[in-house]
Amino acid sequence: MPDAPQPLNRKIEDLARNHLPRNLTHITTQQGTGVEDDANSLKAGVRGPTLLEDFILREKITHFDHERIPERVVHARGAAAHGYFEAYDDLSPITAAHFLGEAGRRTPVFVRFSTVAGSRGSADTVRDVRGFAVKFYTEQGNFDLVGNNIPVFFIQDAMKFPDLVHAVKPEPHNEIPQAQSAHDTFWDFVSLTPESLHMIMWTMSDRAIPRSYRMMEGFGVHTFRLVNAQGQTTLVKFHWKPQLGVHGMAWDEAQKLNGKDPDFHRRDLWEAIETGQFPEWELGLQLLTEAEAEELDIDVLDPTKIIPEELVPVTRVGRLVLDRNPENFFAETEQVAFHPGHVVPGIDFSNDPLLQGRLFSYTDTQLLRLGGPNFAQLPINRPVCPFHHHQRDGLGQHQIPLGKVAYAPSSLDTGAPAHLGALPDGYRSFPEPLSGHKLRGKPERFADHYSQARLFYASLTLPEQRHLRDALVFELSHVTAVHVRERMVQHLQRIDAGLCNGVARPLGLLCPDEDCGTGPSPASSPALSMNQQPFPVVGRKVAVLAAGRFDAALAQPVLDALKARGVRSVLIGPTLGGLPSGGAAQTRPDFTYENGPSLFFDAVLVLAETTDLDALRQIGRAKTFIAEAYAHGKPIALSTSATPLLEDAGIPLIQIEAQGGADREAIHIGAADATLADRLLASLEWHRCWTRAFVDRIAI
Ligand code: HDE
Repeated sequence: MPDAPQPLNRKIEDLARNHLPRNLTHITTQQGTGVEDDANSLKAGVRGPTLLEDFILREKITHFDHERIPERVVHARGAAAHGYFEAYDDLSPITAAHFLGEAGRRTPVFVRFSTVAGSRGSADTVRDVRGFAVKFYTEQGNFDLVGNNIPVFFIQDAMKFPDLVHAVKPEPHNEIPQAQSAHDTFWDFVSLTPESLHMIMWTMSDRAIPRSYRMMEGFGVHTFRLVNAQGQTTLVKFHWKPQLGVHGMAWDEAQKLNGKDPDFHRRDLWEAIETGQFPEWELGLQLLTEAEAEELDIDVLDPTKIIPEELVPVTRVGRLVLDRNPENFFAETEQVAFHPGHVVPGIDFSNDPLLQGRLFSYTDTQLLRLGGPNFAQLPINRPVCPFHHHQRDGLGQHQIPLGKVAYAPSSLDTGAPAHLGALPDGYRSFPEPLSGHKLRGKPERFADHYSQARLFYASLTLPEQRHLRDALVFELSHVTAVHVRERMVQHLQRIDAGLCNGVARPLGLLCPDEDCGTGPSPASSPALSMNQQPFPVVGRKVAVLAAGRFDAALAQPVLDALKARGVRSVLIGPTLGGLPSGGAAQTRPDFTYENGPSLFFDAVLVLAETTDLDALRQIGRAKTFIAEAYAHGKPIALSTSATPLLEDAGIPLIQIEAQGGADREAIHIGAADATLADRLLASLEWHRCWTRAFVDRIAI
């Protein structure tokens, strides 16, 4: 059940200092002068020219002209929320980080999810990596865990990042395509950059088309360091484990949603929080010593590799709860500035060359995007703990530093901040011993680009593998350069012969014969599959189809059973006009078949007794609704007399029964009671039925 509403946290209180009071009944200029008429410019006669002296018009238009700031060069489209992190235990034996130092300690957070390639106005459900950036407002300063929903990255060195991004962004001559990787330049780059292949397995999997931000894992990607107060260090990989499980959608569904509701993910996040179904994750740590790291097949500095959870388990150390939507998108979600270099004592970096480059990039890009060196003063970015330094002036200075001393050491002002080196809480970098020749190059162990791609593919269920193959076929069929397609097929051969064949054939290519695999394939890592176990269904939406009438009282037992598990039923009717509901009562549909397609919902319910089945069978879009839901693997529940709708939708019930039963296909038929709801819920816990047999026969 949803948590109780949370009291204001320190960051929310801090932001409130900047709320613009809404207590004036009239408009003023920026200077506070009252405006008599905000709709008509000052003219020489009502039909005459506008006068240059109209300072009110000038101010209004000038400000409007400057409303936009540059969007993020990557991760431009995002959605964010406030919340808190709560530690489970005292982790001071391994880290001096205060926010992990006591069981039950709560720290305010602001979390921004994003797509990577698309621009600010692009759609949510594109095939892409998702950003998962968390700002912890701790007592020791801000700590940003700027991660993704995929635990590896395309490249091993920051030097290649501009090339990668130029390759995936719209092509420069015609700016086509938007927010898509299915085009020549991306696959040209990938096919010439084998280190990207492991990540490609992830981006072609259903992880890259998440059902919801609430249903994604998060990863810090790089290896970081924890350091305790005694200066002892442990290597760490950060994980976020979602309470609702990891779920994707069908590719056909994702593409259609881009048109039907480009805001699908941000709306889902917003609504979940507004309705008190607070999204939640657990923070997990993979901890290992330097000696243990040396024992691994991979180099922990290589961001294209994971450490399988079966080798180093993920220890859950706290929970993240998002319980408050932002007040203002621009002020918070757009102006927030994350940086992997925002660390607190107890957390330090590794020498991962991708991380090292990131440590430069974020401030640099924010100087441009947020227009000067004072963006840390923006309300969403400022820490909740005291801060004090001698940095001065610059564009956007909003503070008024007092006194005449802006340097250290100083003897003129005893109140001025001094060096904190000796302070126990001062940040002290881990004194890692370093030596080496100055050179450009890579460690030898960075060279194996295929083993973990193979491990990933081998760890998926059959439907997941099929989706991945189909995604590759889709992407590569959009590549016009045949030699690029061929090069990709050669890489796939080194990952898995079945995968290679499955992709090559639809592209009209042949799989190369020779098997040039790079060593024994690790068996499998079950944690890499998304379809491992049932998960809570809180926040799912079930579409209830109706036409002609809707008898809410008859539907009640089923709807109550769904509601009891946090599932929302949404009524779909032919119009938004009320449907007769017995006696004088009417029930208003939430959506029509026109504006509320199956794409918006997780499951479908038809209770023939509650509605006019004949009228429903006349609605073409109701048939499409069911056919589409079926093709997208969504659970369907029907009261027994509603079964003709399945045949209308082209779903061969008799053959399905003959193949092992409808329930196995997440089609539930029975009396309109709580048992029917329970069967539907049991399927919803598994999210989708990806094994349906007759999907290809359905016309959608
Ligand atoms: Fe980023 N990345 N990145 N990145 N990144 C940015 O910073 C960069 C990388 C990630 O919601 C930019 O403020 C380089 C990995 C997220 O505001 C920029 C490299 C991971 C966000 C930048 C990487 C990320 C960004 C653009 C390779 C997962 C959005 C705007 C060396 C661990 C944060 C900005 C938000 C944003 C640079 C690779 C995550 C340009 C140079 C790996 C979640 O600075």
